[in-house]
Amino acid sequence: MMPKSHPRYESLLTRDKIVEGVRQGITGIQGLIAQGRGEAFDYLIGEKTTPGALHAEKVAAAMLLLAKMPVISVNGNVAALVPEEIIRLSEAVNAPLEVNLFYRTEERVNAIIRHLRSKGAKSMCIKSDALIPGIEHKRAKVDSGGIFIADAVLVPLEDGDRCRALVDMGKTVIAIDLNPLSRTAQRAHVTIVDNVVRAIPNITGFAEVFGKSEKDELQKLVEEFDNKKNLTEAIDNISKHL
Ligand code: PTJ
Repeated sequence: MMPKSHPRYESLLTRDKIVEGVRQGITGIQGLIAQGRGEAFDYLIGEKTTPGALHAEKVAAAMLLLAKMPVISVNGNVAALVPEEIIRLSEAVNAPLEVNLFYRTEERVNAIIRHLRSKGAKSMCIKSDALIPGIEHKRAKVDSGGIFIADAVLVPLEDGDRCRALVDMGKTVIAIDLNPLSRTAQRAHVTIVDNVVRAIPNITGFAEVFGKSEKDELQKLVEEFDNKKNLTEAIDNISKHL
Protein backbone atom coordinates (compact mmCIF):
# COMPACT_ATOMS: atom_id res chain seq x y z
CA MET A 1 0.00 0.00 0.00
CA MET A 2 1.28 3.44 -0.92
CA PRO A 3 1.39 5.77 2.13
CA LYS A 4 -0.83 8.86 1.73
CA SER A 5 2.12 11.02 2.72
CA HIS A 6 3.94 10.15 -0.51
CA PRO A 7 4.28 13.39 -2.54
CA ARG A 8 2.96 11.71 -5.67
CA TYR A 9 0.30 9.60 -3.93
CA GLU A 10 -2.56 10.48 -6.34
CA SER A 11 -0.44 9.76 -9.41
CA LEU A 12 0.66 6.38 -8.04
CA LEU A 13 -2.91 5.49 -7.13
CA THR A 14 -3.98 6.24 -10.70
CA ARG A 15 -1.20 4.00 -11.99
CA ASP A 16 -2.46 1.16 -9.79
CA LYS A 17 -5.97 1.54 -11.22
CA ILE A 18 -4.63 1.08 -14.75
CA VAL A 19 -2.65 -1.99 -13.71
CA GLU A 20 -5.79 -3.42 -12.11
CA GLY A 21 -7.75 -2.61 -15.31
CA VAL A 22 -5.27 -4.69 -17.31
CA ARG A 23 -5.58 -7.56 -14.80
CA GLN A 24 -9.38 -7.45 -15.13
CA GLY A 25 -9.26 -7.51 -18.93
CA ILE A 26 -10.77 -4.02 -19.20
CA THR A 27 -7.67 -2.04 -20.15
CA GLY A 28 -5.43 -2.99 -23.06
CA ILE A 29 -1.79 -3.72 -22.29
CA GLN A 30 -0.93 -0.67 -24.43
CA GLY A 31 -2.96 1.35 -21.93
CA LEU A 32 0.02 1.10 -19.57
CA ILE A 33 2.20 2.90 -22.10
CA ALA A 34 -0.44 5.57 -22.69
CA GLN A 35 -0.69 6.10 -18.93
CA GLY A 36 3.09 6.53 -18.66
CA ARG A 37 3.03 9.12 -21.41
CA GLY A 38 0.19 10.89 -19.68
CA GLU A 39 2.06 10.86 -16.36
CA ALA A 40 5.03 12.61 -17.95
CA PHE A 41 2.83 15.41 -19.27
CA ASP A 42 0.90 15.60 -16.01
CA TYR A 43 4.19 16.05 -14.17
CA LEU A 44 5.02 18.94 -16.50
CA ILE A 45 1.72 20.72 -15.88
CA GLY A 46 2.15 20.35 -12.12
CA GLU A 47 -0.37 17.51 -11.60
CA LYS A 48 -3.20 19.96 -11.12
CA THR A 49 -5.91 21.52 -13.24
CA THR A 50 -4.65 24.76 -14.78
CA PRO A 51 -7.01 27.77 -15.10
CA GLY A 52 -7.04 27.21 -18.88
CA ALA A 53 -8.05 23.56 -18.51
CA LEU A 54 -10.76 24.51 -16.03
CA HIS A 55 -12.17 26.95 -18.53
CA ALA A 56 -12.13 24.31 -21.28
CA GLU A 57 -13.96 21.96 -18.88
CA LYS A 58 -16.61 24.64 -18.36
CA VAL A 59 -17.02 25.09 -22.12
CA ALA A 60 -17.21 21.30 -22.57
CA ALA A 61 -20.05 21.11 -20.04
CA ALA A 62 -21.92 23.85 -21.89
CA MET A 63 -21.37 22.13 -25.26
CA LEU A 64 -22.60 18.79 -24.02
CA LEU A 65 -25.70 20.39 -22.50
CA LEU A 66 -26.45 22.30 -25.71
CA ALA A 67 -26.00 19.27 -27.96
CA LYS A 68 -29.06 17.48 -29.32
CA MET A 69 -27.40 14.07 -29.22
CA PRO A 70 -24.20 14.04 -27.17
CA VAL A 71 -22.31 10.76 -26.67
CA ILE A 72 -19.42 9.95 -24.34
CA SER A 73 -16.84 7.58 -25.80
CA VAL A 74 -15.24 5.17 -23.33
CA ASN A 75 -11.99 3.24 -23.80
CA GLY A 76 -10.05 0.83 -21.61
CA ASN A 77 -8.15 3.50 -19.71
CA VAL A 78 -11.23 5.58 -18.94
CA ALA A 79 -13.16 2.49 -17.79
CA ALA A 80 -10.37 1.65 -15.34
CA LEU A 81 -9.70 5.17 -14.08
CA VAL A 82 -13.09 6.87 -13.80
CA PRO A 83 -15.98 4.40 -14.18
CA GLU A 84 -18.29 5.95 -11.55
CA GLU A 85 -17.34 9.49 -12.55
CA ILE A 86 -18.09 8.94 -16.24
CA ILE A 87 -21.50 7.47 -15.36
CA ARG A 88 -22.28 10.53 -13.26
CA LEU A 89 -21.27 12.82 -16.14
CA SER A 90 -23.41 10.79 -18.52
CA GLU A 91 -26.39 11.40 -16.24
CA ALA A 92 -25.61 15.10 -15.72
CA VAL A 93 -25.51 15.90 -19.45
CA ASN A 94 -27.93 13.22 -20.57
CA ALA A 95 -25.40 11.55 -22.89
CA PRO A 96 -25.16 7.79 -23.33
CA LEU A 97 -21.83 5.99 -22.93
CA GLU A 98 -20.40 4.09 -25.88
CA VAL A 99 -17.39 1.79 -25.70
CA ASN A 100 -15.13 2.59 -28.64
CA LEU A 101 -11.69 0.99 -28.62
CA PHE A 102 -8.45 1.64 -30.43
CA TYR A 103 -7.12 -1.89 -29.81
CA ARG A 104 -10.55 -3.39 -30.27
CA THR A 105 -11.40 -6.92 -29.20
CA GLU A 106 -14.97 -8.06 -28.66
CA GLU A 107 -13.94 -9.58 -25.28
CA ARG A 108 -12.69 -6.25 -24.01
CA VAL A 109 -15.72 -4.33 -25.37
CA ASN A 110 -18.00 -6.73 -23.49
CA ALA A 111 -15.88 -6.65 -20.34
CA ILE A 112 -16.09 -2.84 -20.27
CA ILE A 113 -19.85 -2.86 -20.85
CA ARG A 114 -20.27 -5.34 -17.97
CA HIS A 115 -17.93 -3.28 -15.77
CA LEU A 116 -19.87 -0.06 -16.38
CA ARG A 117 -23.21 -1.78 -15.86
CA SER A 118 -21.98 -3.25 -12.57
CA LYS A 119 -21.22 0.32 -11.48
CA GLY A 120 -24.74 1.46 -12.35
CA ALA A 121 -24.54 2.63 -15.99
CA LYS A 122 -28.01 2.60 -17.53
CA SER A 123 -27.72 4.62 -20.70
CA MET A 124 -25.33 2.85 -23.07
CA CYS A 125 -25.03 2.43 -26.82
CA ILE A 126 -23.85 -1.14 -27.29
CA LYS A 127 -24.37 -1.95 -30.97
CA SER A 128 -21.48 -1.92 -33.42
CA ASP A 129 -23.46 -1.80 -36.63
CA ALA A 130 -22.02 1.30 -38.30
CA LEU A 131 -18.59 2.43 -39.47
CA ILE A 132 -16.91 5.81 -39.18
CA PRO A 133 -15.78 6.59 -42.74
CA GLY A 134 -12.09 6.91 -43.47
CA ILE A 135 -10.56 4.69 -40.78
CA GLU A 136 -9.55 1.08 -40.62
CA HIS A 137 -12.47 -1.30 -40.08
CA LYS A 138 -12.05 -2.51 -36.47
CA ARG A 139 -11.44 0.92 -34.96
CA ALA A 140 -14.24 2.40 -37.04
CA LYS A 141 -17.01 0.29 -35.48
CA VAL A 142 -19.69 2.35 -33.75
CA ASP A 143 -23.36 2.24 -32.81
CA SER A 144 -25.66 3.54 -35.57
CA GLY A 145 -27.82 5.13 -32.86
CA GLY A 146 -24.85 6.45 -30.86
CA ILE A 147 -21.54 7.97 -31.99
CA PHE A 148 -22.58 7.56 -35.64
CA ILE A 149 -25.43 10.06 -35.34
CA ALA A 150 -24.15 12.13 -32.39
CA ASP A 151 -23.71 15.86 -32.91
CA ALA A 152 -21.18 16.15 -30.06
CA VAL A 153 -18.75 13.50 -28.84
CA LEU A 154 -16.56 13.58 -25.76
CA VAL A 155 -13.42 11.56 -26.48
CA PRO A 156 -11.11 11.15 -23.51
CA LEU A 157 -7.69 9.83 -24.65
CA GLU A 158 -8.55 9.45 -28.30
CA ASP A 159 -6.32 8.63 -31.25
CA GLY A 160 -5.68 11.35 -33.78
CA ASP A 161 -7.11 9.57 -36.83
CA ARG A 162 -10.44 8.86 -35.25
CA CYS A 163 -10.66 12.36 -33.84
CA ARG A 164 -10.10 13.74 -37.34
CA ALA A 165 -12.66 11.31 -38.80
CA LEU A 166 -15.29 12.43 -36.27
CA VAL A 167 -14.56 16.09 -37.07
CA ASP A 168 -14.83 15.27 -40.78
CA MET A 169 -18.27 13.77 -40.12
CA GLY A 170 -19.34 17.22 -38.90
CA LYS A 171 -19.43 16.41 -35.21
CA THR A 172 -18.31 18.67 -32.42
CA VAL A 173 -15.40 16.89 -30.73
CA ILE A 174 -14.28 17.50 -27.17
CA ALA A 175 -11.00 15.78 -26.31
CA ILE A 176 -9.27 15.20 -22.99
CA ASP A 177 -5.54 14.78 -23.56
CA LEU A 178 -2.62 15.68 -21.32
CA ASN A 179 -0.47 16.16 -24.42
CA PRO A 180 -1.39 19.50 -26.03
CA LEU A 181 0.79 18.61 -29.05
CA SER A 182 -0.98 15.37 -29.95
CA ARG A 183 -2.92 15.14 -33.19
CA THR A 184 -6.09 14.62 -31.17
CA ALA A 185 -5.43 17.75 -29.12
CA GLN A 186 -4.75 19.76 -32.26
CA ARG A 187 -7.80 18.52 -34.15
CA ALA A 188 -10.55 18.65 -31.53
CA HIS A 189 -12.86 21.65 -31.22
CA VAL A 190 -12.28 21.80 -27.47
CA THR A 191 -9.15 20.27 -25.97
CA ILE A 192 -8.99 19.75 -22.24
CA VAL A 193 -5.32 19.47 -21.31
CA ASP A 194 -5.86 17.79 -17.96
CA ASN A 195 -5.81 14.35 -16.41
CA VAL A 196 -9.03 12.49 -17.05
CA VAL A 197 -9.29 11.78 -13.31
CA ARG A 198 -9.61 15.52 -12.63
CA ALA A 199 -11.32 16.56 -15.86
CA ILE A 200 -14.39 14.32 -15.71
CA PRO A 201 -15.53 15.37 -12.19
CA ASN A 202 -14.88 19.02 -13.10
CA ILE A 203 -17.05 18.83 -16.24
CA THR A 204 -19.78 17.12 -14.22
CA GLY A 205 -19.59 19.82 -11.55
CA PHE A 206 -20.11 22.55 -14.16
CA ALA A 207 -22.89 20.61 -15.88
CA GLU A 208 -24.76 20.14 -12.61
CA VAL A 209 -24.58 23.88 -11.89
CA PHE A 210 -25.41 24.83 -15.51
CA GLY A 211 -28.50 22.63 -15.51
CA LYS A 212 -30.59 25.67 -14.59
CA SER A 213 -28.80 28.21 -16.81
CA GLU A 214 -30.29 29.96 -19.82
CA LYS A 215 -29.26 28.47 -23.17
CA ASP A 216 -28.04 31.89 -24.34
CA GLU A 217 -25.48 32.04 -21.54
CA LEU A 218 -24.10 28.61 -22.45
CA GLN A 219 -24.08 29.50 -26.14
CA LYS A 220 -22.03 32.62 -25.40
CA LEU A 221 -19.45 30.57 -23.50
CA VAL A 222 -19.12 28.20 -26.45
CA GLU A 223 -18.91 30.94 -29.07
CA GLU A 224 -16.23 32.87 -27.20
CA PHE A 225 -13.97 29.83 -26.80
CA ASP A 226 -10.80 29.78 -28.89
CA ASN A 227 -9.10 26.37 -28.94
CA LYS A 228 -5.94 27.68 -30.63
CA LYS A 229 -5.44 30.15 -27.81
CA ASN A 230 -6.27 27.44 -25.27
CA LEU A 231 -3.59 25.12 -26.73
CA THR A 232 -0.99 27.88 -26.93
CA GLU A 233 -1.56 28.66 -23.25
CA ALA A 234 -1.25 24.97 -22.37
CA ILE A 235 2.07 24.69 -24.23
CA ASP A 236 3.34 27.94 -22.64
CA ASN A 237 2.41 26.58 -19.23
CA ILE A 238 4.47 23.45 -19.83
CA SER A 239 7.43 25.55 -21.04
CA LYS A 240 7.34 27.47 -17.76
CA HIS A 241 7.82 24.22 -15.85
CA LEU A 242 10.93 23.22 -17.83
O1 PTJ B 1 -8.66 0.94 -24.72
P1 PTJ B 1 -8.21 1.26 -26.12
O2 PTJ B 1 -7.95 0.03 -26.93
O3 PTJ B 1 -9.18 2.18 -26.84
O4 PTJ B 1 -6.81 2.03 -26.04
C1 PTJ B 1 -6.69 3.25 -25.35
C2 PTJ B 1 -5.29 3.86 -25.49
C3 PTJ B 1 -5.25 5.08 -24.60
C4 PTJ B 1 -4.26 2.82 -25.05
C5 PTJ B 1 -5.05 4.22 -26.97
O5 PTJ B 1 -6.03 5.12 -27.43
C6 PTJ B 1 -3.67 4.80 -27.19
O6 PTJ B 1 -2.70 4.12 -27.47
O7 PTJ B 1 -3.59 6.10 -27.02
P2 PTJ B 1 -2.23 6.94 -27.23
O8 PTJ B 1 -1.96 7.09 -28.69
O9 PTJ B 1 -1.14 6.41 -26.36
O10 PTJ B 1 -2.66 8.36 -26.71
C7 PTJ B 1 -3.05 8.55 -25.40
C8 PTJ B 1 -2.97 10.04 -25.11
O11 PTJ B 1 -3.63 10.26 -23.88
C9 PTJ B 1 -1.53 10.54 -24.93
O12 PTJ B 1 -1.40 11.81 -25.56
C10 PTJ B 1 -1.36 10.68 -23.41
O13 PTJ B 1 -0.53 11.76 -23.08
C11 PTJ B 1 -2.79 10.96 -22.98
N1 PTJ B 1 -3.11 10.45 -21.64
C12 PTJ B 1 -2.66 9.31 -21.06
N2 PTJ B 1 -3.19 9.15 -19.83
C13 PTJ B 1 -4.02 10.21 -19.64
C14 PTJ B 1 -3.97 11.04 -20.79
N3 PTJ B 1 -4.69 12.17 -20.91
C15 PTJ B 1 -5.49 12.49 -19.87
N4 PTJ B 1 -5.58 11.75 -18.72
C16 PTJ B 1 -4.86 10.61 -18.58
N5 PTJ B 1 -4.96 9.88 -17.46
